[in-house]
Amino acid sequence: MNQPAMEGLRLNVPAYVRHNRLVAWVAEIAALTEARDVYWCDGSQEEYDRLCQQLVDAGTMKRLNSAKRPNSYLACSDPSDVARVEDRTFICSETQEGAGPTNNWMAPAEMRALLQTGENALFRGAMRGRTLYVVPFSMGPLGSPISQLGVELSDSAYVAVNMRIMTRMGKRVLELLGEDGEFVPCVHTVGAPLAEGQKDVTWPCNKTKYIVHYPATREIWSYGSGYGGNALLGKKCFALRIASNMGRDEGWLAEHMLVLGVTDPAGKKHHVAAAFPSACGKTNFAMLVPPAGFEGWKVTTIGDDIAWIKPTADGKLRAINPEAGYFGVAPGTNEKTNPNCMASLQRDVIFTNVALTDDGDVWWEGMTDEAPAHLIDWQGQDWTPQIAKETGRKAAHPNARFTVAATNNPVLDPEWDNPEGVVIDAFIFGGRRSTTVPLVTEARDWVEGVYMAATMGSETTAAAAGQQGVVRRDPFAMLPFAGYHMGAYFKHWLNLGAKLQEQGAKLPGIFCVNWFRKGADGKFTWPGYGENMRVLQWILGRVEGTAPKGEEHLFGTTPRYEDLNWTGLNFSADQFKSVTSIDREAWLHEVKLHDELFELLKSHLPAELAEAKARLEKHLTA
Ligand code: SAT
Ligand code: MN
Repeated sequence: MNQPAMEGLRLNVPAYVRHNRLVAWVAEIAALTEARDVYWCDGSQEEYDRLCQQLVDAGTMKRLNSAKRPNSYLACSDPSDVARVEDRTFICSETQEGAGPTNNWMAPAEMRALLQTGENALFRGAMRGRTLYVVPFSMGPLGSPISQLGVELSDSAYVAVNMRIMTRMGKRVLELLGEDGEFVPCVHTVGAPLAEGQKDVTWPCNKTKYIVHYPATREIWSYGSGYGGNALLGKKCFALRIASNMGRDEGWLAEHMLVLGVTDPAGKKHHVAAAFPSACGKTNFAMLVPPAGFEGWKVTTIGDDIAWIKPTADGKLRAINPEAGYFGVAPGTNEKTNPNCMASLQRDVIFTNVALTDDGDVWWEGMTDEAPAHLIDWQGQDWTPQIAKETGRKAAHPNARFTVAATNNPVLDPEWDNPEGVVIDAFIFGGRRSTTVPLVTEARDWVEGVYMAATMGSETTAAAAGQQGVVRRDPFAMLPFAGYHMGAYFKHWLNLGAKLQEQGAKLPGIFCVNWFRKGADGKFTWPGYGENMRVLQWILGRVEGTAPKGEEHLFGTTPRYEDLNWTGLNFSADQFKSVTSIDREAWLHEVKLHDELFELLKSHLPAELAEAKARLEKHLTA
């Protein structure tokens, strides 16, 4: 290590840290970034409270009215730093082919020069004037055979407190690491060094952003953003992009899926994993309240965003939620759309980019039918319903978020922390499509299911920077998260299914859903939310072999009107038709989009999927 750079810098290594390689790495990063000092997070409540107070003193967070929202905070970001930056996200595999055409790529040596080793490398001096927080974390229950450990070095206290909610974080992880345990090194800086005496801004960040993954060495380097998935590196960067590489090498799956438990009135329980793109209702689905007519049914949450799924010797697929908290979208969440989420948010929450009420609470679009008469919006400006009407300005940013511990969730599944995971009975894939894709379709076999998931499309949302509402292919809801070639990822899924089948295992069913079809009036036809239980019940009936399979569809099968349970809901056969009908013209166009995707991925596209497409085309033109 460079001695002069270390002058004045104390590593402050706690006595319980026995991992020399970890300490040497912290020293190396502290020297490179010229951090002012180093702080090792122990994960305690006392530490959390202290760091939150520090963020309040710095103006990054406001403490909310403790009578209304105990132990809760509001952080407002820089207006340029509000979402994941997909065009600044890189998979630096050894070859470009390794990352595939759907990921940004740069040669590892070139990227390292840019970030670490070059004369003007971005990380050089990037933490000047700031504290480097050492954040040790476990993705998954501590000590689970499915879990993985990581250490994030970050110059953001906001990251440290969010990581305490989102992961199992602190001293316990360092103890588990022992003297030479494996961990994924994650380096994060907001990229805003402070000169001597320079006053800090409330949300430091940099216009230049790099979210970088090295799959070969399983490393993550993130520069310039303090927001969500760009900065909380355990989440998308580790639990999806790096973990998908681990899963490929080791024969398991890292997926952008919620996991829920469903218990029927007889007490029989199933588990379902469901993939939807960001901001398409995963948290709502994971906390679903069964509607009228479903008395005695119960839905419980294992996870709301990410699942790690491993085959076990008995031919089953077992899933854990690697996270310990929810980083969910606030706008649109209310007592009707997600009462369990509203209950989770009563206390101990960090809100980011929602609006502040005059009595020190929070508000966002869709929280209540009527907006408060006056608010301070997420950018710190006065906001009234009148101003909104005149200017279209939102009180909360459309990608405003809450960070809250899973243990706040009143319907948290008792198995959520089980190190063995839960057995998956069905997979659901769903995009946001105002046309074309029917309410629910069952794949007739694993290959057809993989085809459906692979060709899934969705309208883009505010979760990622860029244009919204445009349909793009989002295979397995993993387009921004697969850490290697998407064609090889499809093959991995096919291989896993084939292997389980060889063992004589019963594979989980695969279903494709679309809650978002719109009618001629431009409104959603399907009521969604709790009513999705009706579709879920049919899916479980299919898994059990008790529900009628419905009609053969272009591909897969679709239930008939009479195959769903309509007790308690007024939804006519005509309305049902409008959310399930197949428009041949639209599908001809849709298949062209499948073609485009397959053309893009052709160097690794599994033959089985090309064959599945040929079958679909034959049906369509018959
Ligand atoms: O990636 S984030 O964690 O910021 C949110 C998302 O896109 O799901
Ligand atoms: Mn997500």
